[in-house]
Amino acid sequence: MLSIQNQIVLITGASSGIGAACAKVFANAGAKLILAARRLERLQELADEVSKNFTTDIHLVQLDVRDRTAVESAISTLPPSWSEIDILINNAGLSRGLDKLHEGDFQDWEEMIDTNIKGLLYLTRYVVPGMVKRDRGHVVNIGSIAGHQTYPSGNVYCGTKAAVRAISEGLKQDLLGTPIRVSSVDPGMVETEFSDVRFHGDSDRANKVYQGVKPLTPDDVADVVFFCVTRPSHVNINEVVLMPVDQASATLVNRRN
Ligand code: NDP
Ligand code: 8X3
Repeated sequence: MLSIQNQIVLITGASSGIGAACAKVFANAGAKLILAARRLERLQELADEVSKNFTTDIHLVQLDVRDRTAVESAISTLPPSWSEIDILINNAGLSRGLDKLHEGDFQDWEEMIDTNIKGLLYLTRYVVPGMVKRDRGHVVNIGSIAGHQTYPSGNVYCGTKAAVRAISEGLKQDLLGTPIRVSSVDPGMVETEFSDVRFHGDSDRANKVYQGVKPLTPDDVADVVFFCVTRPSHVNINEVVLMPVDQASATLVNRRN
């Protein structure tokens, strides 16, 4: 197993769900963490909790990944001791709405495309050149089962995750000949704030998504991310699809009640 002790890990969308779980798993393994998201107070709470349990260096960055200038500035102004990022976890992402395409909301579409595709691209574009220069690095993109299977009314969200899948594949091809690794970790249902965000804070509707099902937890996904980055350096895990035992495809879910 490759050690990630003292490796610098940048996690986007670390203020909640899968990103926050990744922060804990990596802190436990002795990594140095750059945690990014829009909600700085949530990042601070996470940093306080992590620091109680682990001796780890944490650097917080308030960042909206949709803002290209802000991403460029966040990366280029990192203090020297934080600037050599070893592992980039492109996790920030969201779904907005669950509407038929011909009835969809333009603002929802733009938010998903700008965050899930363009934000991921900006981070990658500003971080990977340093990895190439240093001859080391690993990019982990959080995709989704939605990138493999489109479901009714999932249209644009599924499109963004299909794009993530294609971008991961493209990045792997373009980095061929370098030691930099690229992985896509593509979960099915994970209980996080994801559905609350999708349904614009309608928590009754969000809770129904997980009713009668034992979904994945954010920790389950973080475990897989950790597995990918700790393989020997000649091993690249290209893509992992993981889902709950209660889920067989994007739409085929076993509900116990
Ligand atoms: P959460 O809503 O719990 O977390 C999403 C994270 O993304 C938050 O930390 C949020 O932080 C951050 N984020 C959203 N927009 C932006 C932005 N513009 N700039 C910076 N950060 C942003 O959901 P999950 O943990 O479930 O989602 C994480 C990833 O996993 C997403 O890419 C999602 O598509 C993917 N995924 C989720 C699944 C699920 O069932 N939950 C299944 C498959 C994939 P903040 O609001 O503070 O900026
Ligand atoms: C999140 C999982 O099935 O709600 O990507 O799209 S799903």
